[in-house]
Amino acid sequence: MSRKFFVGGNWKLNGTKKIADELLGNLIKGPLDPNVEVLIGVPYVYLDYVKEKAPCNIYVAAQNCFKTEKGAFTGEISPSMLKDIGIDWVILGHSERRQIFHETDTLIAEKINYALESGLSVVACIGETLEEREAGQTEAVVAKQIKAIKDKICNWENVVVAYEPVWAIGTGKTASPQQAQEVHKILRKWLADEVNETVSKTTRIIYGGSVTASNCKELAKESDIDGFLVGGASLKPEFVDIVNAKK
Ligand code: G2H
Repeated sequence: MSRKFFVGGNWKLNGTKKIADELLGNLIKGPLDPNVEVLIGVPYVYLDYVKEKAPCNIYVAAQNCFKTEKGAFTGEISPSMLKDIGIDWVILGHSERRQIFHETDTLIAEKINYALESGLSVVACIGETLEEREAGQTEAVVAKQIKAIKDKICNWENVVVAYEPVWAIGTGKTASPQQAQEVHKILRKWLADEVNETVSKTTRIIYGGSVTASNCKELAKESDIDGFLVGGASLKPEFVDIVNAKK
């Protein structure tokens, strides 16, 4: 079963309307490999603006959302609000949400479940810290994170899993293709053992952590790496080259 390559750009807390125009302009100029699904994760306030301007071959995603439709949750945004402005994707569980905003495995899994139930597709992020890797806990940590998700959801069709080792995020240290492949393979086996063979074979597992135009091609050759979640380099023209990593 083939899995369509998937490349997401996570703008994080960056951008203005002018920058959004430039980044969209680069993507529109492309040319983008038509065999790749492309997503951009945009700050809330620019979602509507970017969605209006983005061509339909580029998915526009929020970088977070809450686990309920409405209520007294100051500062939060719901999946139904995203749907209301035509947004179909959300990135959840990014390590910056986990570390800076203290989001737990359980909260993230609840958000993922609610987002899926609300009709959104989800890029679900997991990954170990440097301390955990050095303590030999990588496999246990990612298994715990993905199990928390599995315990809450019943359908993986609209989930893309992003493996993002925290030590490689924004640090310029990329996992080597072998290091990334090793964890992706573990995750795929975990899905086969704990969910089912079909989910294991069809779920995209993408890599994130200092992906650039110069390291993407080697990473893309690995059999269990189905794409990328890109931060810093998604704010540069080289994002087009990363989308085209398989070409
Ligand atoms: C990981 C990644 C995007 P960067 O956070 O999700 O960011 O490519 O800057 O390491």
